[in-house]
Amino acid sequence: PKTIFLKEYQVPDFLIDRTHLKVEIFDGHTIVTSTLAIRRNPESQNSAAPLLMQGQEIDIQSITLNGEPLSSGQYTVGDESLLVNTVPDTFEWVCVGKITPESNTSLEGLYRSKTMYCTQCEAEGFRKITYYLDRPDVMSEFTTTIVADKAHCPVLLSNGNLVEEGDDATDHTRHFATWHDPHKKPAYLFALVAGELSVIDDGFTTQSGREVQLRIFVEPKDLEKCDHAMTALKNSMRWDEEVYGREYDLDIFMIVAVDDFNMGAMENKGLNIFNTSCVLAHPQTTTDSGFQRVEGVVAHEYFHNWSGNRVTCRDWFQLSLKEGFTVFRDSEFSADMGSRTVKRIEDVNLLKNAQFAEDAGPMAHPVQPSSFIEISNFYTLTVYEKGAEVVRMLHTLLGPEVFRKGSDLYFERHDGQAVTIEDFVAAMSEVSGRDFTQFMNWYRQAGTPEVTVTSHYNAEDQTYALTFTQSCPTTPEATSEEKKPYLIPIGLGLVGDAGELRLQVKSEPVTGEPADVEQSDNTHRVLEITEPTQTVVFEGVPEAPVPSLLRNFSAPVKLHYEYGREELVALMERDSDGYNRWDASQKLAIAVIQDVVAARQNNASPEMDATLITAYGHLLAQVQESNSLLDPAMVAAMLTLPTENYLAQIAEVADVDAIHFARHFVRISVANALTAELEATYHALHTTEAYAPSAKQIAARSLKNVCLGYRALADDDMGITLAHQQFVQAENMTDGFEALKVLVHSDKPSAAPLAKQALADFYARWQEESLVVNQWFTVQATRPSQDALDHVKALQAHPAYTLKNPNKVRALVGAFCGFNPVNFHRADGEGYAFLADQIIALNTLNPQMAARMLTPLTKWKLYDENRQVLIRAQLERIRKVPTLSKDVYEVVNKSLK
Ligand code: DPP
Ligand code: ZN
Repeated sequence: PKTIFLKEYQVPDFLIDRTHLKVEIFDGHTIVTSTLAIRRNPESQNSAAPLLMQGQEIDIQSITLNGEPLSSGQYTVGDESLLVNTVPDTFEWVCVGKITPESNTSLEGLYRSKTMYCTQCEAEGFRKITYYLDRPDVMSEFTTTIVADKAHCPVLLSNGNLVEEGDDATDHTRHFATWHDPHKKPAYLFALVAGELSVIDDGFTTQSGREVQLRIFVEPKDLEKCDHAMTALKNSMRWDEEVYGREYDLDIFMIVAVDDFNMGAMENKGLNIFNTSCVLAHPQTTTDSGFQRVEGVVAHEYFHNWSGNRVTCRDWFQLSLKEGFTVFRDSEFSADMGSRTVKRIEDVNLLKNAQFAEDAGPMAHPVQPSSFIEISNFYTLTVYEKGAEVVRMLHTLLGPEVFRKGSDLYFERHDGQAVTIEDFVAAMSEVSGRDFTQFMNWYRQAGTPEVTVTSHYNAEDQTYALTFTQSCPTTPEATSEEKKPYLIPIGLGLVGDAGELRLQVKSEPVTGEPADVEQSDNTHRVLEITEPTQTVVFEGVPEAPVPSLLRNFSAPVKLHYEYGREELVALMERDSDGYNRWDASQKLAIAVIQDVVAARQNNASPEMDATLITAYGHLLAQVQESNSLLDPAMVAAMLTLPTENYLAQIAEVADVDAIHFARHFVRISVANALTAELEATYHALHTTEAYAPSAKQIAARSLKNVCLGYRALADDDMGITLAHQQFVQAENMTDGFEALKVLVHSDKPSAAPLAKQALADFYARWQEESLVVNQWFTVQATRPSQDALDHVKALQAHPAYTLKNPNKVRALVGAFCGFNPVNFHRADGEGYAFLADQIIALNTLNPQMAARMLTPLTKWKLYDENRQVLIRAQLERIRKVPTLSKDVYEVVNKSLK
């Protein structure tokens, strides 16, 4: 397989002004006739370039050029291409091809999901529909006619507006619909749906007074699960008008729910296609986090209409141009809809758990990658989540008003164009007058920068000095020494005994360049660190403070500062920055867990540091006070210990068994020490109010269920009884599922029979609800008990399981390998062998999924030598598979380097 480099980008040799597709769907095959108005690109470097199109798995029936048939000697068909050596400067291209959606298990291009036909074209799926210039900088006006059987496919959809529909002229069992999209778009935004679907309708009036029809298409049985998505869509449309001044630009906006889908959803122009898991929601079948996910993904795809569709990417190296920006946008939207601090904590938690791990592994790449073999492998946490953090830093550096001016300029200047990340930053630079040359290192260098901070308080002078030292570890593309320093915004406050201190920076820093300081109020600032080492001195500091550093996680870095445990407690209780209160709770928990890990490794008896228990006790007491300002969701997050995966990531050598033991030990200790408080909080929050996915209710349920989880770990059986009651009585999926999880994950003998019965009842009740069955798989796959792997293997034979449905694979295999570390990393290597088997099977079925499932195996460097050898052996085994897809090849090879 070939590596593609950003530096080798060339403008396209040809442009396609108009694309007319006729897609005739028959049972067993589909005929696609594409009529393309092609001309040479005046900007091409080669005015005699041959025509080179992309296409895959297409059986060519005929090609004509300006009406003249091309004989097969006049063109060359490769594995993924079609070459015509001589073509005129302007011509009409007509290609008739035959494809078989029914046997397309890759879920790219046109495929069949259950009884429905649908498409997924990003990034390079359109080439499986017809031969084309399948690259995002070739933008064309699309007209699409779909012809299909009336009975099996009553609904026929494509992008844009419906212009004509009717019976097929020759066969009255068939009908057609023609859609026209007036906005030029790249092929990756093309979509088509045909099938038997029900619809809910609504409308939205844009700020300029235009009426937009909103339609969500689902299987008839799912009609009652669309309201939340519809509300989220309308809220998103309003929000984008208010916050970004962006209005919707077609008369209709459609969403279609599909069960077999590789991604979460896809922003095709005017016709978003969604994984059912990201659009369907109902209190009885969907958890709170499911509701929040639907809201976030609906918003994300809608926001792409501007950040992605109106202004798109020049090439796939620019993927974060649309994804980083759009994730930032959806994250701010969700923050406005719910709890801002808790949303921030969730985002950062994901970043630290998963993106930091990616950045430290063999697939590490810059937000703007410089090369790839298979672009599907670059729909990553780095491009999405870190990309969003980079945009957030621009927002922090410029402030909301100037950032908005920058986004206005960007949208206005580049509307209808395919552009680069540099174009985006240039707009931000222009409106602010700032030079972002150094800032571009965030886009061009891989790896998570590390910032070490030391402090010095001088009581005599009443000065307080903070010294920042930054570095970035070696990643596949560059060594630590080669990396240039970053511009790092550091949100900061100083917490004193009597409250937060006024910040006055001494004009002359002790060393390095003068720090650029932006003042927002007296007690909070954003420092800009630009040098490898830099000191900032504050004056008029009356007491030795506790520094509150990297407030609101102002930069995606690992920040090290030697906090005493009492200092962390002070931040947990008094920091005005909610994010840092949570972060302090995590740091304290990590220290306490690491004590136990060390004891375990030294065969000493573990001891629990009471500091954490006391701090948790305060939180539980405070949140119960009638006039408490504490957000219960925030307390829930603070009481949640860091994951085993995160603890593994920050260990020198991850000892999975000791980590599992230690985290569990700390949880049990908290449960036994705070039994009464946990139970009281549980009861106080356990209401019978009718379900609503409101921030207030979600917060209450999250804390309640955290308390239940702890309470069930105490030595008595009361928590198990409560969980069982909650499971039996639950009227919403959040409470039902959380209780089920407590029962199933408990290692208490008293829980075992209840868990068994609950699992059986749960399945019996929800077996017709595919998404709920996925939850049922996950709760079993993540069970810590020793027989988990055998159980997962047995579940693969369950009639509800299939390797062909990505959601099922993620729910069972993905959950086990990603979120059951103590069993996945079994010392005998059976977990690794199991995953390798799945990847080898998926390699032929669905290469994108196969490559994605490799992630846990890419992290072999974190573990002990025995496990490293075992993991590498499985990677080698996968590498030897004769027909390895590009997707899997790239990840396996990079992992074994
Ligand atoms: N559908 C994916 C997303 O919205 C890819 N564009 O992020
Ligand atoms: Zn996206």
